[in-house]
Amino acid sequence: MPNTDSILRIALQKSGRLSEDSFRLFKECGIKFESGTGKLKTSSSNFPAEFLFLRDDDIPGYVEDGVADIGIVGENVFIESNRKAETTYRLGFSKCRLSIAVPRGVEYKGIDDFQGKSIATSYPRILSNFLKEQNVKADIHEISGSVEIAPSIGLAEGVCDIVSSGSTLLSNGLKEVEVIFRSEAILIANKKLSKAKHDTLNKLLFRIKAVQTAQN
Ligand code: PRT
Ligand code: ZN
Repeated sequence: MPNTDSILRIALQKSGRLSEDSFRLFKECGIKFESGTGKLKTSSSNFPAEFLFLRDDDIPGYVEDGVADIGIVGENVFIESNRKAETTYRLGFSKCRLSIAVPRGVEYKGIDDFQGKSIATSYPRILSNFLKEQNVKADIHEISGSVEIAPSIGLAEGVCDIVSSGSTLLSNGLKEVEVIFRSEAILIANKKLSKAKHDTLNKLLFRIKAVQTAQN
């Protein structure tokens, strides 16, 4: 049995776009655990790790507060959360971008077109930082889902949302006009890990790097 001080509590998305690749990563690292059994917490049988299965939005806060020691989350969600943690490793999967889009029929000349206009988004923090940098004063309408519908119902002139293939924008009659942030899955760690937990994290990172080197 490992010394319990060295057991790393790892927060993963329960089910969603990060889950499959996160689970596969640990499998490829030779770290066994049960997933998909409906349990929200499980231990590895062959590595000093315990897994918590959560909504992705909750992961940055859990890691900041030390409820989890490390977590895997989209960089977009981590930055938007404004939580404090170490960005320990970029994992290279769940790549996407946060983009501004407008109705296809609109002639777009540049970000200044948004002066005095409104943009619907679930990412108000990242968007407002971008607009500030660009000296654009626009209204941000925060909505939690179905952002792409906003222009067609008259809620906003533009949207700012996650884009991957672009087909969701297309099917909602929108076109991408600005990429404001590029994201991928990242491994974040609590800022005050004990020496014992840090040693376990280093072992994990060593394995992750080996897996990634073998794949490239
Ligand atoms: O339930 P939970 O809260 O845990 O999950 P969630 O529904 O909030 O997140 P989830 O599983 O959808 O996404 C998790 C993370 O995956 C995101 O935070 C991103 O970092 C990353 N990711 C990668 C994506 C996409 N690709 C993506 N395409 N997240 C969302 N989308 C959505 C996007 O919002 C849009 O509605 O897919 C649509 C666009 O896709 P395309 O391919 O049509 O452009
Ligand atoms: Zn979420």
